Amino acid sequence: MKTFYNHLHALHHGRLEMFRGQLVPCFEVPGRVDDVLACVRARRLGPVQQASDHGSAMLAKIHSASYLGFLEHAWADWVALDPANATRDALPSVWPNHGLRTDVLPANFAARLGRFSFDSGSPLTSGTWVAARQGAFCALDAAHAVADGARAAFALSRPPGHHAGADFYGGYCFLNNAALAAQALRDRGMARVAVLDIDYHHGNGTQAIFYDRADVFFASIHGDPHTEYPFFLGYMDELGTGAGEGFNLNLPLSRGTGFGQWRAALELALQRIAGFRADALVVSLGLDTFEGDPISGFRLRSEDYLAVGGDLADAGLPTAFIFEGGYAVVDLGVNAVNVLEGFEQRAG
Ligand code: OKP
Ligand code: ZN
Repeated sequence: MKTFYNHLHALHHGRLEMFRGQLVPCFEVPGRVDDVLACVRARRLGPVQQASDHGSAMLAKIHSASYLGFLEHAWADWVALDPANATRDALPSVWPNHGLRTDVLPANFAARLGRFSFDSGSPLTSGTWVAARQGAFCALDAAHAVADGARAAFALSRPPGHHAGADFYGGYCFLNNAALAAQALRDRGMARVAVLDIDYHHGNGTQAIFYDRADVFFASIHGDPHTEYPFFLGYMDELGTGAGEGFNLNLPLSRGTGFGQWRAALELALQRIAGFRADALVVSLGLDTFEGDPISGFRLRSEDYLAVGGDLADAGLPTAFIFEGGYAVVDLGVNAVNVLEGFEQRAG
């Protein structure tokens, strides 16, 4: 399968994130994607290519114009606030919730940071916009490859995307690559598209984007939000709303869950996707379900990912894989390519 690689990913390089009262080094580092790319090449998964420029207008199919404008100019605005800011990344510290107004957009940049974000763990850096935009193009190219008849394609990029909503960033995510891929598949004539999110963390951004839509089914297997990030979404009773009611499936699992139970959840999700009669599948491929992941709590082993790929291939759908989380950097390439190779072996 083809890999669409974000050659600009390292332009996004957060230094510190807020964690339990201190600034700690970021987990979401450039080395993650470098490791996966090395493995894709060493194991000859297929050709690696750069994504084409789809233009910023394409991003507006999922994200609001005011959010995109904010992101594009955020770094310049941050430095304009204080020239010394050029040496530090932007983190929000105030948010419009708990009775504060969400219908105003203050001029102050600290206020705008809060309006367009939901956590303080996602540093916005000088190259964030350029890197995230190119990553979105990788996801769009993977979707187009699948629409053109490829059995599968892989978008290899960072920052990840599944926590980003129509008008907010958070959870290391700025543009929702999986949502953009799903929309591109819809626009290319696939009537029903399923997004299956197998990152350890609930894909709150993707869920929110498609929550009221019947044409995109969202299913997610993730750490139970009672104890796991992002805490405030991802519960089982979230079924969709309006026309989208019945087209959202959350399968939260407790911290400590191993492959047997996790795989049973995967089978359930794939059954529901088959019942939906999806024409194409987008997989939000997080590898932070790995037993060695430093910020997550499931116990999948490296060899399990081959079986995951096989199970996904058995769904029989054209599939766009979108790289998301995974923070055990040395094992990340093996685990990611295991899924993709397991898929190809079963797909034949
Ligand atoms: C992004 B993705 C760790 C605290 C958790 C947010 C986790 C975002 C995960 N210091 N911070 O879904 O892998
Ligand atoms: Zn994750």
